[in-house]
This record gives sequence, C-alpha cells and structure tokens, in this order.
Amino acid sequence: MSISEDLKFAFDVQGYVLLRGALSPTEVEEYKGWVEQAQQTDVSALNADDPGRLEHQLNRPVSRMFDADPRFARFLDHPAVEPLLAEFLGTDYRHIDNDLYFTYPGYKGGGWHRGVQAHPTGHVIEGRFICPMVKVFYCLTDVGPGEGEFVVVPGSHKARFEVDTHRLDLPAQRVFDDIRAGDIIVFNEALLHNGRPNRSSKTRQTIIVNFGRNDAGVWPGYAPRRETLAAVTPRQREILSNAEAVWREPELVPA
Ligand SMILES: O=C(O)CCC(=O)C(=O)O
Repeated sequence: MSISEDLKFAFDVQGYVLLRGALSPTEVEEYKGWVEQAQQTDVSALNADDPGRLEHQLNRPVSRMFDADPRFARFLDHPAVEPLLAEFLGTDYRHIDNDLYFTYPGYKGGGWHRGVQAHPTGHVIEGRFICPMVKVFYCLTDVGPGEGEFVVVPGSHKARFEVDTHRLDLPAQRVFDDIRAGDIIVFNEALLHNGRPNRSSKTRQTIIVNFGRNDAGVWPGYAPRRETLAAVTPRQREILSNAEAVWREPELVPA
C-alpha cells in the first residue's frame, strides 16, 4: 500500500510526520494493559544469558520489550506505520532497537542528538527516500507543556550549518507539547531531537521502535532471542531478522 503525496512531501521537508489519533482509544487501552504487565519485568533475568547487554540498554523501564512480551512485536508492522516505513526504508525494512520508554517526573532532559548524519538531500535521491534510520514513537499518554515533551528541529536532517546544541532550546524547534494518547510520530533519525525536562507529576509513556533499511544491523544489546522469533508472525520475524549482527552507519550517497 502506498502513502499519499502530501505525506511524502511533509516527511521530506520536515523530516517527521505526526499521525494524529492513529491508534484508537480501544487500542491504547489494550496496549496500556501490556505496558502494565511489562513494567513488572525483571530486567536482570531477561538479560541473564548476557548481562553485558545491559550497559547498552536504557531500561526505563524495559528495553528489548519484544523479548519481554512478544505481543509488542505488533509495533514492527502496525498498519498505521508499515506503509510509511516501506516508503522511507524499502518494503524489506529491518528492526534496529526497541524500548518501552518512560519519561518520569523529575527527568532533567536529555541532550540533542541524531542517530545518523544529516544529508543535503534529506535522504532523497532521484525521487526516492534512502533514509538509513527512521524511528517511530507510539504515544500512549497525553503530553502537554512541561511534561517531558519530545522535541525535534524540523528540516535539520538536511542542515548545512552547525548549531550549538549545549542548550535546552534550539532555533526552529518543534516541541511536541500537544500530544494525545494514540498519536504516532515518525521521524528521520537524522533530525536533531531530544527529550525535555519533565516538571510535572505525570510519566510520559512511549513505545519506541527504531528501523533501518534491509542491510541495517541491530543496535548492540538489542538482538532478539530465538524464542521471540518463534513466537511472532512470519512478517515480524522477517523484520527482526537482520543480516548484519551490529548496526553500522552506511556510507552516504553523494548529493
Ligand atoms: O523521547 C525522548 O525523551 C527522547 C528519545 C530519544 O531521544 C530517542 O529515542 O532517540
């Protein structure tokens, strides 16, 4: 299934799209039930076969959520995002890493970063997207001002100038302080992005899944276990089956 020309235009110029209400309230309720259970995961036990993995993982509260509960594999090919990922990465896209990610009250904020380099074309060559990395945020809670919002600098995936990133606010930023549970944010990982301080008493809950092209490797510490591969659908297994063991940023095509 292909995506609209408007959506392609928006993703090209902004480097992100916000899919409003892409998850129904019933769906959000169902996923929150899964999250409630996943929070009980003993992360040390989950990684007991290779405790060294833990140093690469966030575990706020659970990294490798597919291994904690294979039902989360639904976020690998959710119908609201699969056509977008196919357009931006190719139909044979692969998983890179995944987190059930909480931004707790008192969180001081992160640091501005990108997962891959910016490119003057915005990762479009001859009318086709060639993004090396695209991340999906499934938002499970409403997020308002001061509630640990996610923030991006739209268009920074094609930035030609450096900017001082050692500060909270950057020019031209888009703060996602108008999020409703059920919204989905899909963004090019070459965008400058960050998580803002959470000065509220609410926890922002996000299901984060990071994707790459067919030759993408897994982020260290995130390789799925064999039992998970056996438990998911053939399509999800394909997305979880990386040819490369470890993520390496691909050479950028000359502009
Ligand atoms: O949502 C956040 O607070 C930041 C997450 C982030 O920076 C990332 O996933 O790369």
